[in-house]
Amino acid sequence: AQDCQVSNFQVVQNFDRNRYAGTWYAVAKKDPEGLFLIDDIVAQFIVAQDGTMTATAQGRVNILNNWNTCAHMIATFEETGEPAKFRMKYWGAAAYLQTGNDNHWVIDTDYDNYAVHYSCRLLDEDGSCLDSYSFIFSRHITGLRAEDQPKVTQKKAELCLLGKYRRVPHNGESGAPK
Ligand code: AZE
Repeated sequence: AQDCQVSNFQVVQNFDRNRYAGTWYAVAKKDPEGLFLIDDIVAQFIVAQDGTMTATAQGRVNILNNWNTCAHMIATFEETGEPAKFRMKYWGAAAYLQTGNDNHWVIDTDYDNYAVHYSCRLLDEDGSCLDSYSFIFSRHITGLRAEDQPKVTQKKAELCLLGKYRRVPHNGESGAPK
């Protein structure tokens, strides 16, 4: 039987935020409940000289029931004692966008090609996750390299989210860098 206990999910060992910094293109995502980024999702991680990590993200969202717009989001990261597990406070550049305080876990990355992100928003009584979202990121806008796909599939399975991801198209419509 598979262990879907969130507290048992493995994250990347010895996470190095300096190597993680820079641009990541979302190539696939598992959506949470409610409003979420749709496509053209690009994140930029920045590490300051004092080591604090921040990020910006852009993506297309649908708000007000049929108005598509580009969301410019900003995030700060708080440490938790485990190097690859953060709390992420985020807000929109515009007030009508979403604000939140989510888990932000880096499940796996080779820093140069792919990354698997995971966030559980709501734990079930049994320790599994009731409401999660997850991004598969690539350094390449063209997607994952063939050799990284098996590793990513393995991680999706470990997160109990196999088959729950959708591809994230990049149409250049969010104004995000290509
Ligand atoms: C993430 C990584 C980098 C920083 C941020 C991220 C998440 C952003 C959202 C945005 C949602 C916006 C909505 C607007 C109406 C994980 C990509 C901020 C979850 C729903």
